[in-house]
Amino acid sequence: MAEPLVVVSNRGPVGFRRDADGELATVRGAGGLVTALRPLVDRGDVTWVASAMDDTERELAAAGAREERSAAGTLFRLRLVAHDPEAYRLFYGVVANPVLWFVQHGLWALKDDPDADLAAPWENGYVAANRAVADAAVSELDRAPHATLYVQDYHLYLVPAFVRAMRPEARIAFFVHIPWVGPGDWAVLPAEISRAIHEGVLACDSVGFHTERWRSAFVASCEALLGRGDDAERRSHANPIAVDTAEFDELAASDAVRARRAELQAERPEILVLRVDRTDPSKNAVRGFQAFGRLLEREPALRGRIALLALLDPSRQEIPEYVDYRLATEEAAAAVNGRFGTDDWLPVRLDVRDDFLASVAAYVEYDVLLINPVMDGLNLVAKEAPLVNGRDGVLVLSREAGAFAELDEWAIGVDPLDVDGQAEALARAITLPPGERRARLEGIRSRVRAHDVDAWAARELEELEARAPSGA
Ligand code: ADQ
Repeated sequence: MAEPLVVVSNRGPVGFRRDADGELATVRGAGGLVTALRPLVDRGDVTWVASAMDDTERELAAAGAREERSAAGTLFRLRLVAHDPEAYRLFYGVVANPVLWFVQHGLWALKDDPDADLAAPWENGYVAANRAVADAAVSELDRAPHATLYVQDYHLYLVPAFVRAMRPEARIAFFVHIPWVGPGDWAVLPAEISRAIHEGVLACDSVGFHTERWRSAFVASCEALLGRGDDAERRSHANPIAVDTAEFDELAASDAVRARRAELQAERPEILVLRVDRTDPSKNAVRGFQAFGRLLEREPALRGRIALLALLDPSRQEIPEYVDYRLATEEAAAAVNGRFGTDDWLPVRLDVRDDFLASVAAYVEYDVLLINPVMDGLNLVAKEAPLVNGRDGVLVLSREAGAFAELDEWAIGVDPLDVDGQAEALARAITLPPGERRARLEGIRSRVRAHDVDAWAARELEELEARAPSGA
């Protein structure tokens, strides 16, 4: 990317921790957004503005912007924004997750306290944090006045409007990584909050979504809430995010992943069904485990020969709904194991820990990949895992994941609330003829390689070019 870019996201491309000796160590930033956007830093002149997540990062934020190096060796500037810890808790743990996340994933029914008053957390948390990030973004734009500001996701919906008020000429793009929902779904929130969110995003020149479906919902909700459907139509586009294919090829061939594959092979059953997610209610692990139980019920011949390996990265455990869901996940796995397990066969192997390389090793080894989210903006695992799989593995994919729009031709589609349907899909995946398995896997790979992260980033810039005033 030749022109300077200021990327703004809640979580940075790297995280920082102090090890036991107090030495500063960097860690791979977790989650899909960071995985997808990290390659941007290798495209040139990039500044990244992100929130400080904890005391270590707040301390670093106080020392000013830092120069960091990407895994590929490119230098970039990292500006961490320190928030007051209580404001950050309200912003992240009360408003962004779970309120906005639940609204945008059809999960409102799971809210512990759907009628809780949002006015104070909104003002003192979400608005305050967005304002602090916008102030930092503006000071970075002032260093590089021709830079494009590229704001990310549901944490930062208000940033574009705050920046626009301070720098009317700024070139601002936005990418929404999660589903967008229609006006009826937004109606669970106070109208002034929904309106502020929509106005915030519409202050951009260009807004990207993973699918046409989410983009159309955005146009519909802008029309219903603000009467600005035409404006939303003009500014928005669908451009599904992509995978850094070279990174996954290299990872799969690395010694660390080979070592983990050897461990997995020593214990693997004949047929390995895999899921890799965060422990997030939207990812729907509980129904996935129930479906696997139904499969064992209806196909006794599979017992002892198959296992479901669930590698779940613990997520948002400071939020009660997420703790409840992790516990429900553990109970659902135990229920299947209690019913079908024997002394020498464990049907569901649930591993709740943060081990990215183990996930990549399992990507190579699966026979069936089960991805059944209730709703998902895209789902990167659906693209990453087939890329490196070595066993002609079959993808069973929720029709409610954005990735389904791209991969439906080669995946077996499932409805995420239909447990029996998922059991049937698993049975079908296991019995597909070898030639068909291979053809489906090759189809996914060709698509993922053709629309890679470079193609995705180029399209984002083209869309902005087409819409933003050029003389910023
Ligand atoms: P997520 O909800 O986090 O992303 P997903 O797209 O599946 O979901 O991405 C998960 C990412 O985490 C994958 O890239 C995977 O490689 C990575 N990962 C797995 N285990 C890990 C670990 N232990 N540590 C670090 N990373 C790990 C959100 C949206 C999605 C959307 C993405 C990108 O919810 O719908 O696809 O952003 O836009």
